[in-house]
Amino acid sequence: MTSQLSDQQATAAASGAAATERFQQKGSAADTSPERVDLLAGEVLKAVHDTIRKHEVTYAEYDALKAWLIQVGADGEWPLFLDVWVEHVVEEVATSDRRGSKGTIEGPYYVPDAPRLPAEATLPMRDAEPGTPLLFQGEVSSVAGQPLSGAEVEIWHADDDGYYSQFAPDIPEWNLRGTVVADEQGRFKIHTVQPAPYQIPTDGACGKLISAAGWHAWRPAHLHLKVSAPGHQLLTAQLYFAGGEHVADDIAQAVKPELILDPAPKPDGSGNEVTYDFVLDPE
Ligand code: MBD
Ligand code: FE
Repeated sequence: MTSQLSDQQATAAASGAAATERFQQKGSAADTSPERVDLLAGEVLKAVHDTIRKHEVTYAEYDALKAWLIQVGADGEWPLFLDVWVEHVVEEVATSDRRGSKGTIEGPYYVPDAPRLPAEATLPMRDAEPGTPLLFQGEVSSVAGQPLSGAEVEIWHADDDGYYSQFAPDIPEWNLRGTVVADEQGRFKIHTVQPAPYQIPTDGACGKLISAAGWHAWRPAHLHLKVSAPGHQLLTAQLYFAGGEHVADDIAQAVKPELILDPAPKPDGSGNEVTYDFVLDPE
């Protein structure tokens, strides 16, 4: 996956191909009955038909849609398209009965099996990795208030240029990705750098939709997390930065008020620090 990208530019097609490959490896466990497929596919198609009638969609518009859909696949942008414009509602439905921490979408750039790191750790990063140093620390507990010893905090995020390792060229494989194993008290201390806002690739099909519709292509700067512990539901979350650009107008509509960090300068002047605790629901 990385070698395939190493001699290419950070194009939509290259990052899209990596995201498509990753998603296809994940496979699908869904065993959906014909009745449910009939119901869901039927309703989605009816919504399309209704829109065509309501707005008197022309053949020229239909042909443009067809060409665009073909291009989404050619650019490998189905993971990006779905995670930006659809996943937030799937997440909302899937987690509506949770009592613990709020989560949000996973997005297209998760890679499992990041290097395992101790409870206090620095994420893999390059010498002089650009960006303001950030100490991100906290505790993982159950909804009953029990610390979850040995909980795992998987974290991944973009660099200061908005690029993710394994989805852009010339970045070390596990840069800014790690699996931090919390201590006996469920505590973790992660040293990293603050990511930059993320711009959806503008040179591919998703970028074409964005410019054709007059939208913007930005997500606010964010940390991605998967927090887990035996006997508890996996929490997939993102954390944002108070006052950051696009916190109020995320193109992926994945910001929730509970997910906003407000880091403060460290007393020794070496960057920022913030504490954020995770509460996991029982299985
Ligand atoms: C991202 O980094 C992301 O998190 C989502 C949801 C979509 C596109 C890029
Ligand atoms: Fe992201």
